[in-house]
Amino acid sequence: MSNYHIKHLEEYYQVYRKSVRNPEAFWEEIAEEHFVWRKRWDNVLNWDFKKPEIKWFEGAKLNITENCLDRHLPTRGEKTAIIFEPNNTDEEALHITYRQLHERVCRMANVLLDHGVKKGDRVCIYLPMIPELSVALLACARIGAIHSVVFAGFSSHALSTRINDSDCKIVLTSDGSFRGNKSIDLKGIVDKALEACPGVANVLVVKRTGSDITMVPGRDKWLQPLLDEAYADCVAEIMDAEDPLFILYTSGSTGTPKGMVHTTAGYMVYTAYTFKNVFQYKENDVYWCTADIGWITGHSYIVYGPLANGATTLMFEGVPSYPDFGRFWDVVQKHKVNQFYTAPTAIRALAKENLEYVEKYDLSSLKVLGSVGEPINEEAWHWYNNNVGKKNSPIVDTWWQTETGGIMITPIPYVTPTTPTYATLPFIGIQPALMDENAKEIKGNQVEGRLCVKFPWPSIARTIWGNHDRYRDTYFSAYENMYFTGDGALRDAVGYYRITGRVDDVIIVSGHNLGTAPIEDAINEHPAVAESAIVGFPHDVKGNALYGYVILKETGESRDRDNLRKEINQQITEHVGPIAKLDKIQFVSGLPKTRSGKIMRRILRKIASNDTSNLGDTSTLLNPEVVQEIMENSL
Ligand code: 7RM
Repeated sequence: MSNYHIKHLEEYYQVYRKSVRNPEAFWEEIAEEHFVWRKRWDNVLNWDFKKPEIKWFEGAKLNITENCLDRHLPTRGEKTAIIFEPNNTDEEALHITYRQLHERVCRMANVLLDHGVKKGDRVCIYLPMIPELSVALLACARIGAIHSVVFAGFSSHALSTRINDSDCKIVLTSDGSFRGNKSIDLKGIVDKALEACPGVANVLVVKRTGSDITMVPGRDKWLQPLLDEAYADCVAEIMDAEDPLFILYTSGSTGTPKGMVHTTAGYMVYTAYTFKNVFQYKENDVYWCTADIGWITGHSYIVYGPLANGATTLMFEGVPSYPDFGRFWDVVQKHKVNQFYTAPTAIRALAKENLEYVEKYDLSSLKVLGSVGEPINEEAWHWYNNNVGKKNSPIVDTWWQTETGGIMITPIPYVTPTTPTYATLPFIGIQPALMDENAKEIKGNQVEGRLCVKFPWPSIARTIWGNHDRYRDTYFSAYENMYFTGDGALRDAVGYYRITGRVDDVIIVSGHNLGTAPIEDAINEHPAVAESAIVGFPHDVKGNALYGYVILKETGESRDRDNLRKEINQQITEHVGPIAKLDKIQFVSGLPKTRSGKIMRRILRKIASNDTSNLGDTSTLLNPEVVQEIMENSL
């Protein structure tokens, strides 16, 4: 019997030791006993962090949808796979069984085939949180097409960049989306994006809001009639273990977004195994992750991980504040949710509201509470623990990344004793390391450094789409033979890890990773702007908010400042999306720069955070006089 389900702490340590002493034997056993394969692997692991090249289960053949759908049909055909909770409370929730989901996936797969989509082709998915989104991912996987989901809050510019980067020929979208009391014109955003995407031949449109949209003849089609006509079964394409499953873009500290490529077998094995253990999922539990499927959390822990375990996974279309701040708890009560997984930014937003919104509801079904996306501060942790968990549901603070595919450092509920703000222990198979400034590993406890991983795990991203050099430079060049995460962390006296935050220029706002470069590019495109720099500063709900320092051109000097601020934010909304809008914009005459021309963001960060008592070493600045001016006029 393999150690698929860990139930107590001694077992965790035992299995952990086994998984690092002989990772190949360990993962082979898990893979063998808990998944269906069309052909067994020839080789469990082949890796070289120098090239870098990582291959798991090479030679194996499978289709992930047979693992997520077909194999459950004999035993779980009538079990609910997806509960869909709509944005509007007057619309009924949907319960989609495994059998129904299988049929819907097959129909959509056939529609894609009919539109010329073949194995290896990229399909862009720009959809709200409706069942068709999950169905679309699985339909791509069914036929071996590579999905590239773009979060439906991104602007047309961000969308077109992503479509072109991975050369998608087809886009799946909807007429619009419901978010609270607003609706968003998704099709309009797609139309605008496609002006810059000559390679897109077809747009398949889900009807959701019923709003008036324009359909481009020959290019755009309503999806439902095509699904109705399509055959209800579809033979699964047999994939190689290392065939790409999807591309998902993530921001870097510089340059364009990186299309992280995840492959089939390793991703499946690791997301399924972590899902089972990190949420202690038991048959008939109802599991809810509030993330959007546009992020990795949704891919791994709304769709693939839960479905590979035959779980019931809830998809919520709406927002936590609509119709009021009790919505999450209303949904937990209504569907008797057992595992609830959300982000610190949502917890902080709800903690600001009246406690009655939580106390009104029966939350006794809850057994596990999860947190992901950014460090959870102590106050938010206690609020979550006291008011949602009633001190009865362990909190799993799960640290991981788009690049890691699955959860890496986390407590196992009812197994690992938790400490607020600590992600605690490495998950089975994960070998973290902390590195110092001299690129040496820091051993022992009560130490702090840059967080790396020493050994591959099955769901590590294999490359950046179209740019393997960038993949190597970003993740494998800072430290020899290590995957570098971009995060700092400390290890306490008992070996628990606490993530201290990014050590690069990525800023996490409300759980969304934002690179400084694309936002600065957007600002700089404003005709009155000469140059700009943005930094994050602490914000009690969003975690971080954005502070922009902007140098105006001479032509901009006479303009009204408040109007300029509005225009700059409008520019950002169009180029990146509303999530990247600046909370504060300060106009400055210069930016602190080093001799090599790099903006010293450390200083700007301190000023933005009102923490100017010690600015650190400014001796390498080319223009130290500008610091005084910036401090005096700071907002
Ligand atoms: C899953 C996800 C990755 C970055 C990562 C960290 C931060 C995520 C935690 C966290 C502290 C956590 N993927 N991060 N989880 N920081 N504690 N539990 O968020 O690619 O979008 O972001 O998010 O900085 O590097 S992501």
